[in-house]
Amino acid sequence: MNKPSSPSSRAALRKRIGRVIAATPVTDMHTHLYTPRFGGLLLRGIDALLTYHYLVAETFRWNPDLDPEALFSWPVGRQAARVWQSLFIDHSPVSESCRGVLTSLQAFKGNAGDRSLDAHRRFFAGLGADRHIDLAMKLANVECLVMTNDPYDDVERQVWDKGYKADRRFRTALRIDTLFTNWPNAAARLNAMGFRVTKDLTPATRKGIRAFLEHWIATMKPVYMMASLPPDFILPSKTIPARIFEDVVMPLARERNLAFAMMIGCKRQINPALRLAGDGVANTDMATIEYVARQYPGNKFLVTLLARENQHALCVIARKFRNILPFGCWWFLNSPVFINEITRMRLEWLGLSMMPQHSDARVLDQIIYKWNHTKNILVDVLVDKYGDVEHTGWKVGDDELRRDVAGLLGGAFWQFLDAKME
Ligand code: FIX
Ligand code: ZN
Repeated sequence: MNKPSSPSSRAALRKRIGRVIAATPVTDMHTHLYTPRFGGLLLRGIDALLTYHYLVAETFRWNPDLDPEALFSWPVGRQAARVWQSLFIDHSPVSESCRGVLTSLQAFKGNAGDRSLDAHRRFFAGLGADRHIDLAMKLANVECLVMTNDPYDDVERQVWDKGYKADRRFRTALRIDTLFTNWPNAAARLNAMGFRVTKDLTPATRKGIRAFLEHWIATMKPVYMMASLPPDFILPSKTIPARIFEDVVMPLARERNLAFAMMIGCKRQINPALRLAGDGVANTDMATIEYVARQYPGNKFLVTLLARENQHALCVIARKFRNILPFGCWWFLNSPVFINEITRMRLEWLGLSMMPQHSDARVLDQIIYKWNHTKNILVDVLVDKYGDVEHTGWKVGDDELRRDVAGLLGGAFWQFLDAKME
C-alpha cells in the first residue's frame, strides 16, 4: 500500500494549489449578466442581491401571511428590506444563498457584519456601473463571462436592434428556449419579427426558423447556442420542438461549428405564484442525451443537468462521447455539498476534461461569492486528487498545476468550443 503523504507535505500542496487557483483568471461560461449598454437588465448592488429569486423563495418560508402578489408589487427596496429582516435579522443567514450575500459584502467592504441595510446601501450607492463591473470582476478574478442573450426578450432585442458595442469581457450566447417550449407562441413572434413561418413544420417554416437563427448568429456572434429544455423534451420524437431541434438547429450548429448548451432538469413554475422563484427540479431522460451525442457526432454539446440523480450517468455518457462537455453545478446543485460531490465524481471519471462550474449569476456581485465558494471546495478536492497522485511518486510541477487549473477555470471550455468533431 502507498504511504499517505505526511501532514506537512499536504499542507505545502494545499498552499501551492490555493495560490494557483486564486491566481488563475476565470471564464464564467453561463451567467445572466449584461454590459451597461443593456441598461436595467444588468442587476447589481445590495437590493438586487437580496431580491435574488433564491432568497425570495426562502423569505416566503418565514412569512406565511405574505401574499406573493403583494411582495412583488412592492418597490424593490421594500422587498429587499423584508428579505433582510426575515433572513438576516430574525434568523441567522446560514443558507447558501444568504451566505453568498455576506461573502460578496465581505469582499467589497472587508467585513459583512453590519446589521444595517442602509449602511450596505450607502456603500453601493456610490458605485457607477463601469467601476462596479471592474471591481466585481477583479474581486472574483473573472476575466470573461458569457451572457444569456434571448432574441425573444423585447427589452434586450431593442439593444441589439439599435447596435450593440461589443465588450471583450462579455461574450454572447444565443438563447432559444422559446422555440422548444411553446411553438405556437414562438411561431407568432417569429412572424411578428418578419420571419415567415406557419404552425406546421413545412419546408418554408424550417427555412424561416433557420433565417431567424442565422440573423441572430450574425448579430450576436454567440460563442454557443443554448436552451433550457423542459423535462418532456425527448429525442427522437415526432413533436414539433424535436423536429426543430433535429432538422434546423443541429445542421446549422454543425455548419457554424457552434456548440449547443443543453440545460435540462428544470420543471418550470411548479409554484407559479412565486414567479422566478417558483421553478422546480425533475429528472432528465438520459436516453435523449445519449441519442444526440450518438446521432450528431459532428455537433458539440455543453450539458448541465439540474437533478443530482443524473450526474453519474452524465459522466458515463461523456466518457463514451467526446462531443459532450459536462459543465457547472447548476442552481439547486450550486452549494458546497453538491459541488464537492459532483466535482470529485467528474474528476474521478473524466479527469480534467470537464468544466466544474459556472456562476449563473443574475446579479453582478454574485460572481464574487459563487466563485469564492467554488474555489474553496476546488482547493480541498484538488489537494486530495493531486495528493493521491503524488503518493505514487508522480510529482506535479508548478507549470503542470497551472495548466490544469487554467483548464478547469475556463480553458477546457474554450478548447471544446474551438474543437472540430469528426
Ligand atoms: O434557465 C436558466 O438559465 C436558469 O439558470 C435560470 O432560469 C434560473 O432562474 C437561475 O437563475 C438559476 O440559477
Ligand atoms: Zn441560467
